[in-house]
Amino acid sequence: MHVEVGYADYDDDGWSDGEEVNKYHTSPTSADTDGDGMSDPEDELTLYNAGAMVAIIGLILN
Ligand SMILES: [Ca+2]
Ligand SMILES: [Ca+2]
Repeated sequence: MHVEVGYADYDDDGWSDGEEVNKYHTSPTSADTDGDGMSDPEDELTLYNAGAMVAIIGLILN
């Protein structure tokens, strides 16, 4: 599959095709790459928040 690196957003999930391929490693043709019902940007936010929470808990425990 050929993907134009630019600002086109084929799947209309809010991330450009280029960002999805090169930055987030998600599918530029699917707004929900892993099929869990949350769009890729929402998934990324969830992962980010989970990571932040783990870091905070680590600080508390230490
Ligand atoms: Ca997209
Ligand atoms: Ca998803």
